[in-house]
Amino acid sequence: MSPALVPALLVSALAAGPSSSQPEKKPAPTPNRTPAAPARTPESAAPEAAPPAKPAPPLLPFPHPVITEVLYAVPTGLRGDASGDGNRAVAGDEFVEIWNPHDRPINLKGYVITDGNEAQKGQFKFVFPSCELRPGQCAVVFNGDESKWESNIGDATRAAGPNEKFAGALVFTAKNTSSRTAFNNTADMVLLSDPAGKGLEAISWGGAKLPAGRSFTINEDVPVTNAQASVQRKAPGGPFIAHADLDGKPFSPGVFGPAAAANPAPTPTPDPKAAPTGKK
Ligand SMILES: [Ca+2]
Ligand SMILES: [Ca+2]
Repeated sequence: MSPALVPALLVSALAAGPSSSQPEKKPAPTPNRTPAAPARTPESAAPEAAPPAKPAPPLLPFPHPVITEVLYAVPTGLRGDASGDGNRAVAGDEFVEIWNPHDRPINLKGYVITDGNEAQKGQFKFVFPSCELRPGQCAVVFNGDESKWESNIGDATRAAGPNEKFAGALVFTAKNTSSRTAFNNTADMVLLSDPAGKGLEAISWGGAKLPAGRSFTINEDVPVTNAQASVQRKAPGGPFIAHADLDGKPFSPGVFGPAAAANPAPTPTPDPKAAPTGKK
């Protein structure tokens, strides 16, 4: 082919046009999207109780709860009214908070909380009734001595429902009737055992020694607080610290979780754009 012919051939090919020389008609593609897999998460799961971020691996395997806060030395005066009944009870306002660190509900039936005393010798003991604890939800067991309770409080024989006064936690009273049945402020422990009696968690302070012959999956020393505050885990897998060092407050029965730990001292911020309604 001589070079002179090339432009002529190009011109003729262009003049013919692609449509006339190539009547290629593709059938319109049929939309055939693969439908998304149906969500399997039931809508009944309560979203407000779930932690916003995946927590670290739980300290105890499913289905065990984890102790997250203990008030063993009640602050003096009304500052010590952890139960919120308007009365500070030296034993009654003591409490133990447990938390469901798992992504599924657990049932608390048969789990046991005691102090360090031997059975039948002034021992604090509470055995949970059948009660479902949702993921991220707390249960709080108050000593209960000299305390007044409104509705929705559980005990060893009665399940508790979510309690709005305690951030939706399940709240129980151990119904103790003597201030002598209580945690020792200077040296004692909280023991959590599963329904079969296996020791799960021992939280001790002041150098208290574990009962002879018993062992626990978790064995932790916590600070002596001198009745200024509870002790609470700093994070789901973290150590216990004095609650006053966490956020300046003496305790927070029913409140625990990654969100609370990440924002230990929320400061209310007035919204300057929140205009008055004009109504009086
Ligand atoms: Ca109280
Ligand atoms: Ca708490």
